Amino acid sequence: MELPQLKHLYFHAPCFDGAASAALLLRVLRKTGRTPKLHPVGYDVRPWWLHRDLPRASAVVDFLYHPAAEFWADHHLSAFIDARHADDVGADHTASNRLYDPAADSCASLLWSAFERELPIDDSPFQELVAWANKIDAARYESAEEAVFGDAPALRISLSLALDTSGRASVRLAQELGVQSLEQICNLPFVSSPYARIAAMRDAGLERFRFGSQELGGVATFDLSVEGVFFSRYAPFIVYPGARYSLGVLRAKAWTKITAMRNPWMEFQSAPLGEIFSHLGGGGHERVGSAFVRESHRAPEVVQCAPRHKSVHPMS
Ligand SMILES: [Mn+2]
Repeated sequence: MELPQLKHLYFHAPCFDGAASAALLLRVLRKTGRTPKLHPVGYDVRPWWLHRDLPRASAVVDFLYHPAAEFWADHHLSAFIDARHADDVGADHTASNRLYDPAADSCASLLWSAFERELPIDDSPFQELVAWANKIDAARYESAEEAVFGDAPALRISLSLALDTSGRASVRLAQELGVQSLEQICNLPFVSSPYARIAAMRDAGLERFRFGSQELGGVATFDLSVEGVFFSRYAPFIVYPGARYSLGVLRAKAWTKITAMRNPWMEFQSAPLGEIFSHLGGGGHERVGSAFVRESHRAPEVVQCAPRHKSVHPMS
């Protein structure tokens, strides 16, 4: 693939797949002697993303489409803020500088298949990286225990990013991935120190969840404050492994949200959670949904509003 001269690289942060995608593109560009400036971006920029000019020679990976990007790759269903832009992406996406496949588990895997021939075929650091990006981004965890407590290097790195509000750790990660091994990276202080803090916050979050939750007719329901703790959205299925759904209220100082998830380790057709939550002003996808709400909501009200959709009814 012919890549344009790229000077700026925007990538989704904080996100393991975003950093892995940036690392892959960086590796390909470095081979031609180019090292673009890295710019971490989060979905908080969504309202003005299309209204801002990208600098000339910009690439965007694992993030919203921008028509001025000279190279773009993404796999999110919600990649196009303006639906008309979907036409910019040709049918033969591998031949252009627009890579889009909403069926891809990760953006890193999309880039890997496009660039595989340009990277040495035995480049196992990148193969391993892509496999982990797929697992993490598509939440293909073996069990709730692995999702919450998994301590493989990639999972520790991914969890450590939850504290990266400035984007600095994400930039460093994009520079190190594929250069050092995942094992080496997770022992560097920029990962190990936030990881230790967030692992403690996660354990505290699970304890708080145990006391602020109950199972009602196959649904793990909860109403809890997340101030000072980290709440893993998979935690409900550790405490209630037989629950078909989780559904509850999370409260922080600045916001209150209702969130729901279908148990990923049980086989059944999920209620369309994202669609249900879009009626509450939120969104998501089929298996997970959330919406910010007024503080006055209480968990029981939330549970009562859900069973109106037959398929999410706890007894169905
Ligand atoms: Mn991704």
